[in-house]
Amino acid sequence: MRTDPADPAADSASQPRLSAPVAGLTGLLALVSALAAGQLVAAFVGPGASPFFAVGNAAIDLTPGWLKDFAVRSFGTADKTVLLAGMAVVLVAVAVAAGLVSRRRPLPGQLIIGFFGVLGIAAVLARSDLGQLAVVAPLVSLLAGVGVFGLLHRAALSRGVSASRRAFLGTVAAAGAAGVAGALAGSAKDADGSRAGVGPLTAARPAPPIPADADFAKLGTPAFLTPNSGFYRIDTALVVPQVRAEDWRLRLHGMVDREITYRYDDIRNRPLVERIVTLCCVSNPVGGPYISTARFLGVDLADLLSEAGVRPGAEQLFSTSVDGFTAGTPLATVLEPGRGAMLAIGMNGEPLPIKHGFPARLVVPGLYGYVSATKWVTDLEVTTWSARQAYWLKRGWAEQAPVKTESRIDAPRGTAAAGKVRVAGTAWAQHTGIDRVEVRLDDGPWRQAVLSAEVTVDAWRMWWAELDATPGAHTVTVRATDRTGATQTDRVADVVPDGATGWHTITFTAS
Ligand SMILES: Nc1nc2c(c(=O)[nH]1)N[C@H]1C(S)=C(S)[C@@H](COP(=O)(O)O)O[C@H]1N2
Ligand SMILES: [Mo]
Repeated sequence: MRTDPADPAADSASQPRLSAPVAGLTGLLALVSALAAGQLVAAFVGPGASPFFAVGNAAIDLTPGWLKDFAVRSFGTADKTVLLAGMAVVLVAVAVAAGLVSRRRPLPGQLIIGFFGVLGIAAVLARSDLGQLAVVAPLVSLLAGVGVFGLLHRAALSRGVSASRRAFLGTVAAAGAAGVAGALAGSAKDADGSRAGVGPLTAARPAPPIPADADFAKLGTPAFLTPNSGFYRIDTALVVPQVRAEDWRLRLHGMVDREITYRYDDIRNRPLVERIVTLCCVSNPVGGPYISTARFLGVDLADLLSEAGVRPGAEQLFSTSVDGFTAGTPLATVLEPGRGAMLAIGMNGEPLPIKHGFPARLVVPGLYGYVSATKWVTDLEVTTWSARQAYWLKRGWAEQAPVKTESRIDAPRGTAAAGKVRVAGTAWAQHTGIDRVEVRLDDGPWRQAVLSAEVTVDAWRMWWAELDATPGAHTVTVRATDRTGATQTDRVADVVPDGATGWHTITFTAS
């Protein structure tokens, strides 16, 4: 039977084409090659140059505030894993689709892969913290993706089954080798070794010892000091920045008489002060977990600033992290005598953990982290509010963000034996101090709780109380009063723009 040459379908049917599985596999292998090549080059020019992570970071920075809120609320610190997994699923689907639309000619698939390569280039270029060399990583990634797609396509189409199988297996081996080499080269440059080599950091002025009655952990409160492994973590970084102490520089500049650049040893060789500080995230909902306490070791920011000489008219200390995050801290707070604002290099007797900002971060008692606690800090600019707008300020969060007086119930959880029920938890009013905590069972009277020893006004305070509970379901409510005499408001406010308020309540069943 003759087919009509004017019928395009009939015409193309005579051309050789890949089977659907082979076409999909071609797309998939091109993707894997592209990602592996990008990782390999990124291991040398900096982990942030990886096109995969750069696109993820761009997605985070472009995410509208409400969606980010939702992600943090739904997935907590796992939000990044969810994002990366989602990206991987999308990429695999697109790669397979790129293969399927290219069963005759490689061009359509190559255009799709090339488009994603361009996205990677754009994402890397958009990062202010990477050198120009960084663009090599997504560029090599793009060329690898498009090139491998073309080669595999040709091999599968024109050569025998065994030749194309060899080409496919060769690609898998090469991409695997590139990935492994990238991981090895990356780890040789990473910060773990540097941190391990820092050696002991000693405090000229150590924090006071923690008294035994600083917490009621046996009754269910958190431990007074949070172990580093359990300290909450909040940041926008997809890959934890890896900065070696040897490479770290802190530039202090802007409205100052003398610009100064500090190295790690410049800081560690100064007399170090250790302070106990409770850090809290503005995104912590009432009763939430984003609050922890540690012994931070470092130097006074006020000392560094006085060495540089702050000029009149300056309003904020604008800090920048190696990953591009920025925070704006009121200079008046940083310079306030007795505030204890610090550049920290140690945490609970160790060099700062990498996740918590190694080699150095800021800690300002009494302010939410997003306006004060820049991790992996590399730049301090003394400036005005109008000159620079920090990361979360641009996204609708407040410029001034002192921590609000709050309290939380940690026990009981769910059930308790009827009769005398011990209720326990924590309360905080950083830099002001907690004077009183009261609890209430159902609609009963407020009862004063027993407070733990006050270690410092900059840290949380634990409490417990005994309540009489009949068998059945009950509600417990808590409220704290700070040292100014102000009782925590019961008005419910969302975390945006400057921190949640309201009384924490829990329910439990007594039996
Ligand atoms: N580089 C960098 N530093 C950052 C952030 C960030 O996203 N990037 N987040 C800030 C916020 S919102 C908080 S609450 C604290 C949390 O510090 P932690 O992770 O050590 O608990 O870090 C602050 N420092
Ligand atoms: Mo935060």
